[in-house]
Amino acid sequence: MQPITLTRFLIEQQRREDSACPSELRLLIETVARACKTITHAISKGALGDVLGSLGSENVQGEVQKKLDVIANEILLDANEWGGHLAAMASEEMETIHRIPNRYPKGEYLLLFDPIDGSSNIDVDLSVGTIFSVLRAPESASGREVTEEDFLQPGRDQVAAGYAIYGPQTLLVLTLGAGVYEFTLDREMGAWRMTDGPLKIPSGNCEVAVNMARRAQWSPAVRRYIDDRVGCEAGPLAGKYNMRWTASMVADIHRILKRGGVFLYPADHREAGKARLRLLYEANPMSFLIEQAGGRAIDGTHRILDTQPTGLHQRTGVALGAPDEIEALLRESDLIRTGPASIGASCGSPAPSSVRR
Ligand code: AFP
Repeated sequence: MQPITLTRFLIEQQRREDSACPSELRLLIETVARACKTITHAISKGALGDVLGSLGSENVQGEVQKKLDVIANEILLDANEWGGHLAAMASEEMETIHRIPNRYPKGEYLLLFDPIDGSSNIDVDLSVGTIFSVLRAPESASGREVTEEDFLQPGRDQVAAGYAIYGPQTLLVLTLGAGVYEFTLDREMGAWRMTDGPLKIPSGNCEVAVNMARRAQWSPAVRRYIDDRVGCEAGPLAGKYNMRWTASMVADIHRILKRGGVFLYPADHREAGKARLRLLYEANPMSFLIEQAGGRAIDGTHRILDTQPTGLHQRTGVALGAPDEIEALLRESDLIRTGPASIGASCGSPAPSSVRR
């Protein structure tokens, strides 16, 4: 018996009494999943498909746009604007929102996405991905044009989130708020087939994903947390941790969902609001997935999903992964008061604050 398809999974979710997947949302998710199949097809052509390299233009983030950034953005816009399930879309690659043209029916959902996450890896054949987040358009938006402000909802209001990862396999990882499920693209049939789930972040994996080159930006608490684990020759955690950094958040988060660990991209503590990752279409969807898989996701001190956004392309610090690791980080900021090693990180007892260097 072949693993069930995404379509069957969504229909069965829709049938549930506490359905977290009304038909419009099912159509939305299937449309995004179909667009990701088109994207993976474009990526896999590589140099043969004239999809590599940069466009010589910059996006709203001031980042050089790769050809695939724009191609993937267009694929997602074209796939989603006519279906009648959306009120509007927002993307890392677009300065402002994309309203559904009047020639098409409009729906109740807002779709946000980073069409290609990890763009710097495209030209060297490393894993990249697409990240997406789904919100409901506020009731106050009915009868009027959707505005940017309608997108500025805290991440806890998401109704769905997920990512596609374009690596050795092409995977779709999705939550509708009732667990996290992984689907693998069956290229022969063109179907997404469920291959894992509900995912639960394993504890006890001593892997830290962080870009050490950004150390000067970190707060003293983050430095202590990393220094106790990475490159240390003394202390209770010395020699217990390994480090991973792929420069594709999708790849690092997928590893954490499957085998545990922690991912950090701290804000620059020298300048308020200066951070790398975007809240609405990177941190929020990934935080939703991580929490649905039993993990925790903070901006360094507070739960990311409680953040009230103030701008479409607002950035945030990010620390997410296994709960014991996030709690150890919070302890470094004295945000969790515990006795010595009261939270036994199975990577070894975290350095109780009393012995802090
Ligand atoms: P790009 O999509 O511009 O390559 O950025 C990827 C990303 O947003 C995230 O996926 C990575 O974890 C992070 O940036 C990599 O940042 P560094 O290049 O500073 O390591």
